[in-house]
Amino acid sequence: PVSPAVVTVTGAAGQIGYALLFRIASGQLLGPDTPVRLRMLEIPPAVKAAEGVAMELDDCAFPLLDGIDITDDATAAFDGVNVALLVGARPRTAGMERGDLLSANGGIFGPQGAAINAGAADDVRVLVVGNPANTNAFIAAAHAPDVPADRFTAMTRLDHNRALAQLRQRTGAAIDDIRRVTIWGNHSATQYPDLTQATIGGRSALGVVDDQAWVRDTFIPTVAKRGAAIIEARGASSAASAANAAVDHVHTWVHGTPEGDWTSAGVVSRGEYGVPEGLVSSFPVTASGGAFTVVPDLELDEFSRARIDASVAELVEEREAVRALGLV
Ligand code: NAX
Repeated sequence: PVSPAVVTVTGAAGQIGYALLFRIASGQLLGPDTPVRLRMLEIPPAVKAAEGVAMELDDCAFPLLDGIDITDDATAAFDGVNVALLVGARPRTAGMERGDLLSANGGIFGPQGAAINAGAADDVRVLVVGNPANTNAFIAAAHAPDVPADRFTAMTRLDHNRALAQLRQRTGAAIDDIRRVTIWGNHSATQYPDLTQATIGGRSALGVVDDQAWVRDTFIPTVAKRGAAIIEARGASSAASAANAAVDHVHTWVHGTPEGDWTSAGVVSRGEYGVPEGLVSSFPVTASGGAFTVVPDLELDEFSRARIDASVAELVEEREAVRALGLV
């Protein structure tokens, strides 16, 4: 029998947690052969709600669910962890300056990074979902010097999936026929959803769409602002689609990308495409053997270059702010 993987979810009593935990426990994260030990990390006032979610998880009688631990202590939460999904974060509230937001999150992701450094399993994989996701991942990685930097990632898979969905709506293509879409940069409104390399049924996606204005004035802003549109319509931020993207991200990381395709993920830059080393930026990535690799040697046109530079400039600003605040 395979020994259970320890999967830790922070913010487990939140909306994304509620959509995510059941999918993990049912085997969709790591596959049907891997039993899961769930660890739920919450802040003290939300522990009781987390216990309620755990009761529901019990009541699903998932064959793969080996056990559930609930804690408000990061050290306990990350002890022996194989997959860490960092969902809980401090949201921006009215009147909050960016510095306040970064400080509050630095106070969460710094100690969590340190706890991962201290206790995680050797094969630990970390996905940061909580916003600002890229910079929170940067902070966590900075506090985990003994963990290889490529184990820290930030989620742009939801943006990637949103791009696929918009392209399907526009062209009628099957999702599986759409390949090589990329989200570059920050998980924010500055992100660059890029179709220049994309194909639909083997043909250039830009050729199939044949409408540059649609790409620039509709596709890109629709993908980049989809989160706000969901809030406007639903009265709450994306939750099930975010949980779905987190499952996709980890599943792809562990099981690989299909031949000839890639996905998008925020990974620690090694200087690829002029993105300063150490920043957590979204790139086109393939996965194989349990590791992501940035797709090399793509030609960037002038428009793409400018859009990537603008989003990366925002990441640089966030990094400088975090440094000035002494958070890394
Ligand atoms: P909720 O407010 O419903 O849940 C967050 C939970 O985190 C709460 O239960 C809270 O008690 C807990 N929490 C806060 N601080 C904690 C800490 N230090 N340790 C453990 N738990 C803590 O938010 P939800 O809708 O679930 O969203 C969670 C995060 O995902 C937010 O930061 C949100 O902005 C971010 N998102 C990121 C997305 C992405 O694509 N990267 C998309 C969806 C989502 O907006």
